[in-house]
Amino acid sequence: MSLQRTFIMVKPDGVKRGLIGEIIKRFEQKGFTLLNAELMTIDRSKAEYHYMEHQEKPFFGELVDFITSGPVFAMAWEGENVIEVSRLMIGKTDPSEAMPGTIRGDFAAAKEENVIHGSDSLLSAEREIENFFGLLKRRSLEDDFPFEDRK
Ligand code: DGI
Repeated sequence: MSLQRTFIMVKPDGVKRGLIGEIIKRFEQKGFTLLNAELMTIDRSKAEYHYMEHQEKPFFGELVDFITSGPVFAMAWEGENVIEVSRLMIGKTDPSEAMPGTIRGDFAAAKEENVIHGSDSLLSAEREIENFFGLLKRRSLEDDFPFEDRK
């Protein structure tokens, strides 16, 4: 087991459809800790950096158009093996192959608009958290709001 951080983002289709609460609920119920969260509309350079590993793909332009088309809900979560476990909770990229019970299996219908993003490795998690929240803001909610004070 290893304590990890990951970057999770509700994409513009998920925000539009009112799925932010449902998605947060699933991660909280699983026992993960929310470190940071923000509703934001991102510019093309942030989107291109986020999707840099896809820059040679034929759908890269469409991907950037979509992710910048409206607000996204960006989050950093912490927990044991959270990178791998959250990918299981999210389900396969193509929702027609995603198992029922997964977020994409339950809520998404097309791979172009599949509701949610989750980092796929330690390296991409660090890069994505930094891209969206910056290094300085990447600290635990615990710093200003300890658990014993949350009632
Ligand atoms: O890590 P995933 O999000 O499961 O999948 P990925 O890293 O392989 O692809 C990133 C995103 O790119 C994916 O969530 C949806 C989008 N995508 C994948 N295939 C296509 C696509 N978008 C378009 N427009 N067309 C595609 O063929």
